[in-house]
Amino acid sequence: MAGEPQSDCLFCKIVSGEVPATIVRESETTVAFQDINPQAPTHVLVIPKAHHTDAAALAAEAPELAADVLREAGEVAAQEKADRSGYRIVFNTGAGAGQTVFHAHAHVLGGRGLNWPPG
Ligand code: DGP
Repeated sequence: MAGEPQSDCLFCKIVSGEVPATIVRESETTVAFQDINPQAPTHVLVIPKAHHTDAAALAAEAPELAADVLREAGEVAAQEKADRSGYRIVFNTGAGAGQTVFHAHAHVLGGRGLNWPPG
């Protein structure tokens, strides 16, 4: 059910502490941690603590929580000083777009030049 922890979800396990992560920021409703395979000097994932499968589901099922994730993404960028030269907030949505973990997450990428369009 939307919002409920899923026993087979990697990011739910990071929320519960069952899987370790380098947490850089936490709020009542969100956690931000270093991506295990960074693609830029700043590469942090911001997730809702509640389980929603992707960004669209999160926005539809829990719009205030989606806003929390976006606000925290901006706070992470400022905390990591990625806001000085510009940064990107990315939600890969669906396997065809590269989503591999089906718990909504924002990638916060910065600290280097970012090309457009992305690959
Ligand atoms: P996506 O491909 O958009 O679903 O992004 C999933 C990201 O999650 C990917 O950039 C790598 C990261 N990731 C996968 N497994 C782990 C993990 O166990 N720990 C951490 N910190 N990040 C992970």
